[in-house]
Amino acid sequence: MKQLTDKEIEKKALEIRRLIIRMVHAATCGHPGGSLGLADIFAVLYFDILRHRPGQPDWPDRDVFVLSNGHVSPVRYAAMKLAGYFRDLDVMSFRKLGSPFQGHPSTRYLPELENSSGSLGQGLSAAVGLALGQRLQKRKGRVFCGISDGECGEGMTWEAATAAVAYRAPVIAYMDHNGIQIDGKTRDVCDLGDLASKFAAFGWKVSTIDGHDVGGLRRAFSSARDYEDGPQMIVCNTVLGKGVSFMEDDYNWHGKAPNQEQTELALAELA
Ligand SMILES: Cc1ncc(C[n+]2csc(CCOP(=O)(O)OP(=O)(O)O)c2C)c(N)n1
Repeated sequence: MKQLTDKEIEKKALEIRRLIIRMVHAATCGHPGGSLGLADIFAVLYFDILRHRPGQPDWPDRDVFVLSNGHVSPVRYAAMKLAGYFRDLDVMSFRKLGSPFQGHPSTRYLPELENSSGSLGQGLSAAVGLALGQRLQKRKGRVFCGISDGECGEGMTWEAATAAVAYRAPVIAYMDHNGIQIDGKTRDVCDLGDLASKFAAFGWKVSTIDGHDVGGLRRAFSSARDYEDGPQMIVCNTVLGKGVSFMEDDYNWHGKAPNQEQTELALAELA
């Protein structure tokens, strides 16, 4: 894949955001907030960091990307579509009956995905296991995993955090740290405290970065590749709804579709 400049990747993030808005509007339901907040991270992953072949999704040497917070499926579908996956499929069928693009992603309909998700808290465990498997099989690919701050309320996340250190699993995880979950600020719903310090206390290598700084994201993920001796967590500070002024940092946009007027406004802002 051709090496893109930061500006070109930022342009991809904008395209991803526009597609998210169009998909969720067409479906009249879905999760635009977290998806928009993750667009820069997904643009960096799919257009720079991940070693993958959209035309050969089962390439044995590929990097594996496990997405744990499945409700942000719009950003995953949009990024993968723009990267060249799903050539014969219409992502605008998102959430329609019979569409492979279900609200919560399923490998049953889309074998290009590495995991099904929607039930929160499971992805990190899957990723830790897969990272250990990659090492055992001496595979070239690395295992990446996306989790969210809200799902750190799930106990299984911390079982995975413990096991990852005990077995020195070479997993590269990032956290969508936007301070928001389904119906409010995480600190109001169930205060999770300082998540970066918690992962560090479990023994993870932790860094905290701006989840919208494309250059910083590229540097953080590519230097994470150089370390294979244990689990890493890149805490990405993000803004829910990033790029659409009336959605930003408002938990009401966690899981609600914009109406026609809001869609036009959003697309105008993302021009
Ligand atoms: C096991 C489980 N419990 C509850 C839910 C319901 N749920 C869906 S999204 C969500 C909030 C998750 O927080 P986060 O991912 O941080 O939200 P966002 O930043 O996307 O707004 C919850 C509790 C779920 N999907 N799975």
